[in-house]
Amino acid sequence: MQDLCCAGAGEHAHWAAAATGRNAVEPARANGRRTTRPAPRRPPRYSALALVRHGLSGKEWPRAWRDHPLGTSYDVVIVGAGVHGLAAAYYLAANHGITNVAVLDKSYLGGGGSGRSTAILRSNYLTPEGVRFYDRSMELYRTLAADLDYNVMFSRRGHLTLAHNDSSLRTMRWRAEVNKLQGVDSELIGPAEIKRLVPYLDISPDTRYPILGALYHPPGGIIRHDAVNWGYARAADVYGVQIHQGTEVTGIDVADGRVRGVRTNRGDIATPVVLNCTAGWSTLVAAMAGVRLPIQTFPLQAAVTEPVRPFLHSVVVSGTLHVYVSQTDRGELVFGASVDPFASYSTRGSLEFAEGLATHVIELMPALSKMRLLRQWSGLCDMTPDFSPIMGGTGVDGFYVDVGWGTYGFKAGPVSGEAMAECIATGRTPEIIASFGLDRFGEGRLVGEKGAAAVGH
Ligand code: PYC
Repeated sequence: MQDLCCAGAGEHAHWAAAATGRNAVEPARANGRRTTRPAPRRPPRYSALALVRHGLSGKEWPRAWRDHPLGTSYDVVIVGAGVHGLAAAYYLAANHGITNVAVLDKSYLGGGGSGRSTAILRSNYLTPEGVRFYDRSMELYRTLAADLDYNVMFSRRGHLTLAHNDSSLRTMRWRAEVNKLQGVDSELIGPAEIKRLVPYLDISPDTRYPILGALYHPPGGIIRHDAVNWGYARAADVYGVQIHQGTEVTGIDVADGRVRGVRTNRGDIATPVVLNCTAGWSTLVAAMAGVRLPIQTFPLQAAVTEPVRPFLHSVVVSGTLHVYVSQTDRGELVFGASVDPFASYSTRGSLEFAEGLATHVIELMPALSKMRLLRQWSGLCDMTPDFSPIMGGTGVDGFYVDVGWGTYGFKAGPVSGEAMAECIATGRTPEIIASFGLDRFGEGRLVGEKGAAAVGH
């Protein structure tokens, strides 16, 4: 396994270098004494008064983020303008004063996993490392609207993971105990309480997969994923971060074990730091720097119904039936399932998925049989062997990864951005991501989160 982790020369020396900051962005910049762009421009604050004033003025709203000519050098280049890349750019600027940053995306902002996610938030994981990590993300999500001056529509709903057999009940109890020890609100509840929270669920004992109990996680909920992407983009732009859509990275220049720059379809860029924040293409981008990742990519399908009056006030997940469902503020039901059973880069939907989904949803909530699906889509999930992400430095100085998000990526956006920004700015791996390093696969320190996946895989 060692070769998977540290492809590139001088494995352990490079790891030590990454940990001690040889490839960190200069502290002078990190401390804000030297920013390479002007002080943040002040866009109008969004408020009811601003809305009225602006409506009366008849003027166009200023663009939330600007287009720029592609520069020839940046202090940091981030590959991937999804929630992870945009959050990292924002926290580099806001927390560390590093503003000479370009975020590149071969497609459009939020057009990958971040625009395809079912946007469920929770921190009821299985390992202490996972629970602490995702809980910090929940903490950041709770105040994100105020922090970014952007309504991200965070909605605390309560999150239920149903158990249909004894072994699932045991895992739910285990997760509840780990969660409580980390100060996260989770408990095991029985069918009567489940029925009180979700009256439309069929809890009768004579169904094919009777509901025996559930892990109940009151702080869990949903968010408007596009608003999160746009909010981070707008806030990063205020600091002078440049977002370049339609800019595909075609190569990464590495010499003497250090990153020198990236090549793109729009020209070459010199940079000492590249952060790979892609999903679906993470292995391909890493390979450009000579880094191999233990990741396989699978499609994950999702679907949405026509809107109906609000009746589902919790997020409901059934691992056994491979389904999760929540109701948006507009009334649509958003469904997802497990990843497709074969590795692929396809983002097409399948009839098989829609049929399986409908069967399982109706087993859970028979009253939904008359609802119509409006749309289905698919996103790409990078699965690691232990279902935990890969974050931090690599065997190549200046090449960082924030990848391997499986089906959990969106909920981790804020904490990942915060931690990766700190990692790059200081050259030290923050404690909160210390367990997620690439070296764990070679050293046998896996962080097994499969038992906390929303659905079985
Ligand atoms: O892990 O909560 C989750 C999740 C929901 C949808 C995909 N993954």
